[in-house]
Amino acid sequence: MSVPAVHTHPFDDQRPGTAGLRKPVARFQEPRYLENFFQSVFDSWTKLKGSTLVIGGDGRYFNREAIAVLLRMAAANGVKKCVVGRDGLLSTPAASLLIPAVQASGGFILTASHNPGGPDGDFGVKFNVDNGGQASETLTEAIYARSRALDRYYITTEESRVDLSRLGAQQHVGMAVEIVDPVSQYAAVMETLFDFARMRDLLKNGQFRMRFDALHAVTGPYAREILERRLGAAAGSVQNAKPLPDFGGGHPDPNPHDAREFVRLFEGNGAPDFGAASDGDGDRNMILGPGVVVSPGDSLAVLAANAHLVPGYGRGLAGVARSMPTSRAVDRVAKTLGLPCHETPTGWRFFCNLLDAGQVTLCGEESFGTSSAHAREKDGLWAVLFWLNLLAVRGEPLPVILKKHWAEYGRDFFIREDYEIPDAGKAAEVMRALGNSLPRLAGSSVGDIRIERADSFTYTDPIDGSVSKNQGLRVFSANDGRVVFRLSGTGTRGATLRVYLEQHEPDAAKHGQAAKTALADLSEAARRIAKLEELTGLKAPSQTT
Ligand code: VG1
Ligand code: CO
Repeated sequence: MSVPAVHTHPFDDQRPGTAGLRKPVARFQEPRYLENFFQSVFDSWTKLKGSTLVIGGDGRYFNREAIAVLLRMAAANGVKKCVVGRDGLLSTPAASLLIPAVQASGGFILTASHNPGGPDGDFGVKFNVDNGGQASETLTEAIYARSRALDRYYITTEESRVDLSRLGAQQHVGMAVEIVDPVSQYAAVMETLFDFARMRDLLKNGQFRMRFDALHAVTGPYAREILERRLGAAAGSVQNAKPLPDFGGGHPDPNPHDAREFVRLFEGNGAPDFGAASDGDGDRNMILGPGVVVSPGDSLAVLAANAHLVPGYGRGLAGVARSMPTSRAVDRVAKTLGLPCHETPTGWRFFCNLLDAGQVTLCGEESFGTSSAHAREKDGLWAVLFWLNLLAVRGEPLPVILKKHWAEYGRDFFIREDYEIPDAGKAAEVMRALGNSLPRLAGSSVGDIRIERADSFTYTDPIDGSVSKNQGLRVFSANDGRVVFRLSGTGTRGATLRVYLEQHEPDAAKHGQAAKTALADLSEAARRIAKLEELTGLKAPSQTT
């Protein structure tokens, strides 16, 4: 049946951003809200008619309700077949791999990623296209435009009776529905990339101890199957493995702040040899060793420098890429190895053109995201397996590998400071004022820091020539330090100013200090440059990761 879509514009204040639609659950529960968004996608990506659609989510509150609506709308919009993860589960990377594997024309991933879940938390919907990657800028613009003009949506009169817990073939009003194990195809791909025998050897007899925290989000079943069952990590190595609708009340974000209890396990004597955690939808990763959390920029650099040790990358890398605010540690590795190195705006979709063109093999973001050409999304467990594989081959403790890396390339101290600014208008004002002051900054000094140059980052895609402006403000110091300012695009309340601080340190004698100590002066300078206290009253970051 066709239902008039009397207006609730799904996007309202949110432009379709880096990761689809993300809003408080209550917003999604408003009548016709979800329907209008789904219909805008069906109308804009017409390939879905007569073909296959992949569906899965991170298991958060409203996942099942959303899938029931989606199945009814898919059938009414002429989709031939839906492939759905059992219990409505699919991690973002698993969905990204499954879409091309089943020759689907696209997939809906129901997640608000690392945002908290539950009735008072957030929900979200991402749409990925047939290569498994996120909708392009052009498509998201088209979906947005369609959502403004929509006057009807299609849905079957019959409710969905599909049993999400039963594997195999079912149907809904003539549309085929197949419920698949969410893990098996993903795990099979991992087996082609990594040396499972070698990792099994490392983990056998429990001499090498690892811990993985799924934070009660989607990676639990994946980690149990791959780390415990296939690789033989001791039972219980994977903790918080059961996906819960509210993630157990926590914030499913693998960073030293939100996962601080987990990080504490790695302090002091008796720490496990290796640790990792992932986020709500499984695309992020945090890597830990005894007494150390590996900064995401370092992680990318170490993976690039050691890629030849891992079967899937043994033939070398085509190139590497990092998002602009990510530390420049990988640039140094790329220079030594003679590899092309790309700097893209924040958001995984900017890597996809480079990956499709075969120009890069590894990519990473400072927000605990890393992946490779095997997928078109970042992939949390993939990064964990990569580290485990190289630990098995190198046979050295993780902190030693890191120290040797720094000794060779220098250390890039890095932290991100987030300032929560409740009034989004104020936040915009900070950025505007800062933007206007850029031309005056070059050549000036703030405290002991001499500023060499400052600019607003513009990216020109080398493949399709598209230009993305205003992707963050950069301030470079004379001694190889950098501060980047940008506004978060994934929050659902107020605004978050992200301040990324980075300092290169060639002197190994200084590598042992804490990043926070090494970056204290730069942090102070950043506050002064942005006139943060004057404009917002904020004296210190709300959160540091
Ligand atoms: C954040 C991260 C960014 C990441 C995005 C989506 O965006 O900084 O690097 O690509 O989240 O990640 P922002 O605009 O809030 O800084 V995920 O795991 O939430 O899909
Ligand atoms: Co995520």
